[in-house]
Amino acid sequence: MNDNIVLIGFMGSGKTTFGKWISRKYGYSFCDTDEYIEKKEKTTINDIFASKGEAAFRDMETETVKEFADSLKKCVVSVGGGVIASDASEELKKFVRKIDAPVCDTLMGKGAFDGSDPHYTGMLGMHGTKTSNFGVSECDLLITIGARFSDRVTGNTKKFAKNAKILQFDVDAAEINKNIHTDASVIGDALEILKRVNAKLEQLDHADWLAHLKEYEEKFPMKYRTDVLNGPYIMEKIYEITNGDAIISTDVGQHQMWAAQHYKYKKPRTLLTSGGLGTMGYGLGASIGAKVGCKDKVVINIAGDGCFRMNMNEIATATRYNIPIIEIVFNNHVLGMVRQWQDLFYGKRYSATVLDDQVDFVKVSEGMGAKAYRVADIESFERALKEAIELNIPCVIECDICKDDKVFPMVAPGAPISEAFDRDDLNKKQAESK
Ligand SMILES: Cc1ncc(C[n+]2csc(CCOP(=O)(O)OP(=O)(O)O)c2C)c(N)n1
Ligand SMILES: [Mg+2]
Repeated sequence: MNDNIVLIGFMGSGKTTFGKWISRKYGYSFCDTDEYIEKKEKTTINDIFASKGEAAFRDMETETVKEFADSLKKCVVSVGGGVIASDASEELKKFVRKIDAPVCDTLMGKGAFDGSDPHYTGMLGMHGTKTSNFGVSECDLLITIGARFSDRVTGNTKKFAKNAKILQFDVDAAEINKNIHTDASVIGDALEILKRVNAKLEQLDHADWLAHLKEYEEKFPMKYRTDVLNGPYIMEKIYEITNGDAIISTDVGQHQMWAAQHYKYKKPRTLLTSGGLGTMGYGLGASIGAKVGCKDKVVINIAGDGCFRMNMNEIATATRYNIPIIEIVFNNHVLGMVRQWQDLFYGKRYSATVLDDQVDFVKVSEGMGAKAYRVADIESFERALKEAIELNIPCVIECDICKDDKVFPMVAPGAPISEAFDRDDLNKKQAESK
């Protein structure tokens, strides 16, 4: 009998039955939520997770993963920043190859799994792809690794992954059953868990399920206009020109979401962003730090005009120490993300989001010693970016874009992620209501 299990959490009435069944089958002790919370109060995470490599979980927990994976046919893996923090990307890749499942990620998980891999279906949640959102809504097994089920990912929690058994791997026991009730969980370092799971897992084949999601991908591509300068187009160009090998940092707003959606992060730690903290002004300082740490990389901060106002004086830091970062300001002349909500959900009542002031970003940047460009079409942008990379000095590229551009797809706040909509859906709805 395996009685040395430290913890595995099962929650909810129906799911408790399922948990007991699994525990009987494998002969390990079952710990329901109340019992778990009681134990947790007496035990710190350090007691449970004494040292890396000697994790609290035991091999039979990896059997649970195997049991789930073997019996369920429509699996989705979703990954968050925890995979990056534990340097588990290589092990994750092996896991995905073995389990043969599609992979989506959160904002903080970008780069944990290669964004150019055919198994990758894009970001999950409020501004995720329809493929990922529909995939998670339809799947029968969701394996979430190093992510906290934030409201930006889950949408309506009652309807989140409602057809799925949910399996969560996380280092922090407090994350289990916090926002979403999981069917089973393994507490520990993601790298260690994945190593153990990979050792047990046999090669699976989910070709039909992957083909189903490919159909979604073809039906719902991430569209953007190529006749005018816009955020998605700029991000695609940056990806092309830098060969996807740059370090990108961002501020907070629409530009941040376009940076997440339209640049493929192939390696961990290639996107620096403030995530749930939502820190406008974070990106410029982060890019300066990244460039100091990685001198051979092209480092680009994607800023909004509102965010640039927060700490544009840091350009002077970059020039003083000759730290050749490239600051790209998506200037839509508005606090775009807030305005998008006012537009879509608050009857176009634009309160305090139209900036309309007379600051000349090019002059300000030049005044601080940087090379600066203002561009309004894609060809000028390409030229400016190539020159900025070549010059290898602090540069600012101000991109003039339309104030009405939106981040799509979108899940309305409080709606289920299965109701993600885009510009086409919106147009259709508006035409029907006329
Ligand atoms: C310090 C701070 N204030 C307010 C917010 C709320 N907020 C989130 S996005 C945003 C708009 C950002 O505007 P901008 O930098 O122009 O980016 P855009 O959305 O237009 O791309 C605001 C005000 C925040 N996240 N942080
Ligand atoms: Mg703006």
